[in-house]
Amino acid sequence: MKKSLAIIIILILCILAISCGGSFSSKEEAVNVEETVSDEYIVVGFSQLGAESDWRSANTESMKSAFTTENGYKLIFEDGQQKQTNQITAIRTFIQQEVDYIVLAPVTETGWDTVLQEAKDAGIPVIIVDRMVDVSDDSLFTCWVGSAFELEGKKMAEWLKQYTLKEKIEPSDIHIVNIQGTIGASAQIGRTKGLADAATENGWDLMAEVTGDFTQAKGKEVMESLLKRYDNINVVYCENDNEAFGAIEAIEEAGKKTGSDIANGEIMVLSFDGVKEDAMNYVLQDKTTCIAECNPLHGPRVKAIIEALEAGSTPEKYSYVDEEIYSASEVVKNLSLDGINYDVTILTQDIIDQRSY
Ligand code: GZL
Ligand code: ZN
Repeated sequence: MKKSLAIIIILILCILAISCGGSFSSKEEAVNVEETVSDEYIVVGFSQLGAESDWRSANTESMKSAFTTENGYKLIFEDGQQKQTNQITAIRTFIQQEVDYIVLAPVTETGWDTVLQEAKDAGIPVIIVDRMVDVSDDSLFTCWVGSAFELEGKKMAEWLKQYTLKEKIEPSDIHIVNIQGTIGASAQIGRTKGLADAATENGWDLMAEVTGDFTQAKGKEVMESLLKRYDNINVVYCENDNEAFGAIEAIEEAGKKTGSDIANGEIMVLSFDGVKEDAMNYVLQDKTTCIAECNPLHGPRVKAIIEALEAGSTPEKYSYVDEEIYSASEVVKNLSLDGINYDVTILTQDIIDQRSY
């Protein structure tokens, strides 16, 4: 990049950094950026949404270990701290830095059209990971890698249905609350729909849907208030494990016990993600009865997409990751959904030890 242009960029970055509290704390950092936009590496700007959960940390780790200098990449990492405005600023900074690719893990689905148009106008391909963006023109991003969130919810709900049938629990005796994820995030939208549709279909008493924002603290707070509001909750559907940790704390502090034995007063906790260690150990102890896995390892998949693009080929627009469903209970061994069969993985310590995350 021409020296004069580089100097202009540095000045803009410094002004931007000062004006919007951007990520550069000093001029030399901005100079470093100029070095990073060098031709020997593929420069990837990654706007991560935050650090709210174990899943998110595993996702960040997966991206950082894929885009190393040894692998021929320079990764510019920006943590959005759960705010879309921070992510939009990060993307604009990546555009000014003329990165080769932008990777976005969007905090919520809407509000991306303008900044993705700016990236498109700058000729920078955008790859979306994890949650989806809801844009008017899907040419605003090149590829998406993530999960089938509604399927995750449907699998969990089907597991509960099979459990109640096998244990001869009347559907109307299921009094369930949903501690939702960040409202507007694809994972929340899909998991909430999966449960709500099943509750209607099966005649379960879905008493409340309240966001726990995918965090342990909020999950605990929401569970405490739900326990004050209802004295008959026997199933808690948590849209991620960190909310489940908080909910379980609240339930135990209220002198109750979580577990699969609904008939004897235990409160069944269902959850999503399955990032070891805690979450999977909770399943072994039947503190959490069932987890629908959500695979955070998007780094290798995004790297493969970039390599395909670099080689001039056209990767799949949407690629979904495979995900299991785990329980220590042997009551339900498999599920059938829309004609597809899913085995339930009956969890053991060995299985936990063999998992890569
Ligand atoms: C799902 C991801 C969700 C996880 C949460 O792919 O978007 O966000 O389920 C995380 O743990 O916070
Ligand atoms: Zn998933």
